Amino acid sequence: MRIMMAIVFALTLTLSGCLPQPDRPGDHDGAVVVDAGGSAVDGAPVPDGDVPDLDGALSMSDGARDAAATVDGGTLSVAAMLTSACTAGVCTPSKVVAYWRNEWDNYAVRRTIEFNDVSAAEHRLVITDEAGRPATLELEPGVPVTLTIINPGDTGSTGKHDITAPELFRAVAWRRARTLAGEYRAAHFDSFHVRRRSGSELSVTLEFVPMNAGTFDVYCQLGVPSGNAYEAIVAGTVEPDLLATAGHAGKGARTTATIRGGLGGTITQPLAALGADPRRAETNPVWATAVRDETYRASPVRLYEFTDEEYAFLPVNLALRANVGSVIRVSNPSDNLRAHVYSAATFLAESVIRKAQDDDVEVDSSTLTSVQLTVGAWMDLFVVPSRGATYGSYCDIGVQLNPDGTPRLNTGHALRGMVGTLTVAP
Ligand SMILES: [Cu+2]
Repeated sequence: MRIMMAIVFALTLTLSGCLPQPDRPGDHDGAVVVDAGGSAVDGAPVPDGDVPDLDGALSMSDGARDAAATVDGGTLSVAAMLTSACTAGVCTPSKVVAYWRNEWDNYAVRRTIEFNDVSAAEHRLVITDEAGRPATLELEPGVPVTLTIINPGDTGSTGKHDITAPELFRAVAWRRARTLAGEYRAAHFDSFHVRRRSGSELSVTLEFVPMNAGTFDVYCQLGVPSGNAYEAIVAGTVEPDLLATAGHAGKGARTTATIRGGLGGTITQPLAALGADPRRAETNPVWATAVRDETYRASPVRLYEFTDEEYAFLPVNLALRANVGSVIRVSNPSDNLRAHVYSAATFLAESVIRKAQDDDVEVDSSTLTSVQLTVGAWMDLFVVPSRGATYGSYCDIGVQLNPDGTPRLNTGHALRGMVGTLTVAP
């Protein structure tokens, strides 16, 4: 254990010594190690729950390998990204993101969308660049984008709004979505709802690499007929009515995003097995008050630090029931010192995911794999487990990967005790 700790510590020192380390909320706990450990779930789902072979050869995670490559490689380019992430024009989303990850802030194009309610009948999306000048969502393929969505706390906004773009969000390789509470990781997302709080500007920041060419609708779905029929919209069997005047899109809160062509590589996003399940909608009876199970919202899963070297998930096991809407709150207690991750990729892949949310933002994604929480933050997972089974959960910070991509639970925060189970009764 001491040796392993020394390796992790040495890796932290080495990487943080030679890489730019921008100060960002949520990245304060040894950003490189967080990213290295998180790389596997930062795009591609990692099977969890299987205890890895303790005698297996130590394998560096993608993030750590990429860090080394970046330092040696000098200037990054889209052409070099294609070489490292694509074969015969087919690109792996997690490799696309891994190529840019450590120098993201040096290369990312920055755009902001701010909601602006001019009147009850007229809503706008105000798009600006990093200098605050008017801008569009015309995106260069292969180049990272950092897109911040803001709901102002002044009279410019009258309530909650969202950015919905299921087709755009499947044409990009996702790194993550960040909020003050931490980050959400998924293969792809469908919609981000930003609450309004008087006097505070609430926001979510999306980090992705545009890949597949096309022109895509981007809109606020409130009141929009079929506005949240994500899978059917992507399949082309349903069109949201963006012109209906009852909807925010119809009042003007809509735009288009364009990804230019000519990249020479494309990605294919996985279809979530339960992505089209009607229980994703909040109006489904499974979510009725008193029907849904709020046991672990009343008594949240705490990401606990006993000492600097001994952590835990408390409670260790969550007892859930198949086909019951369950709200699981995960909290990082405010007397902790570090950010932590709740990763349960297999459980989430086999559950209907209505949404994940924190104090500011609600996130719709059928492919969520893990969430990272900053100190003092909480997040809720609204899920319907689909079958009786036992699943594993763990904190992936500092966790190394086996050659087959499974996590080595005898490393990182998992080694220090941050592992758990979810037992679903049929
Ligand atoms: Cu942790």
